[in-house]
Amino acid sequence: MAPFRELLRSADAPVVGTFVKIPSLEVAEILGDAGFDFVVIDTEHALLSVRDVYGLVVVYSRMGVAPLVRITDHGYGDAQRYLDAGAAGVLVPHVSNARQARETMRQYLFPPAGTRGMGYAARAGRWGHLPGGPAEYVRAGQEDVARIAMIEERESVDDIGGILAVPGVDAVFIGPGDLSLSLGEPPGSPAVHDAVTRCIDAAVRAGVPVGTVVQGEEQIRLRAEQGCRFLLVGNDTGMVASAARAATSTARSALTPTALAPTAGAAR
Ligand code: 3PY
Ligand code: MG
Repeated sequence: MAPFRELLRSADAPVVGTFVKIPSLEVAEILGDAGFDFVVIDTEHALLSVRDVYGLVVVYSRMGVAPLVRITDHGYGDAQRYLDAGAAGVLVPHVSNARQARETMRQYLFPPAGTRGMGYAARAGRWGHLPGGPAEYVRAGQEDVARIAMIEERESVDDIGGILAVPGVDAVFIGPGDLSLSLGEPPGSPAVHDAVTRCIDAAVRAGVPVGTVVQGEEQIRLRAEQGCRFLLVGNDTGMVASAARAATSTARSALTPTALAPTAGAAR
């Protein structure tokens, strides 16, 4: 399987993924079989332990679905562990400006570009037996891992050019939900839509792969035509919730008194 970062540039069409919030091997297999190209295992908004993330990274990567991890904050410790577990990349939430992007991404680059630590004996180094040895572990960490800055604040939209120019920002992902809060505009409003479009345009001009959250065919086509290279549809909890609600709603509407023919027993 080509590294996710390479897919961002070489795939014929934008790659499609979803957020993962449920620490379950069963759900992981179901989503893998459903045909997603990548997943974002979400430690910002879901109560996943490092061990949960580890299990999900292993299963998804074994299924050929690129596992990205959205980290909780701008720190080093857990991100290093996810990368050493073999995550295809990290999404860093709330990168507000170029200075923050520089300081954060440096932690996920090996020296001399940054300060990431050597963990060759970990899973990403095939437990110390990676063909190509430690040099290949470091090369893959620099060149294959995707360090993705999330653009989800007014300040980051204003500094988008600066963020896109930071070494180690391998892609950007625009979060319309937080952008709506930061702009003080309703979700889905023209102001939020236009801010997302401005960021996509800037990323396309800078040659940096860009992705965002999409809903429905029209929006998927629009963002793809604008130049997005990765698109995120929904999340596992939302899919379970919708299916559960559809099932109960079908059952309830079939059981309303008007829908039920009186039975012989009820008539007696
Ligand atoms: C946002 O929209 O704020 C995100 O983080 C992605 O869903
Ligand atoms: Mg967000």
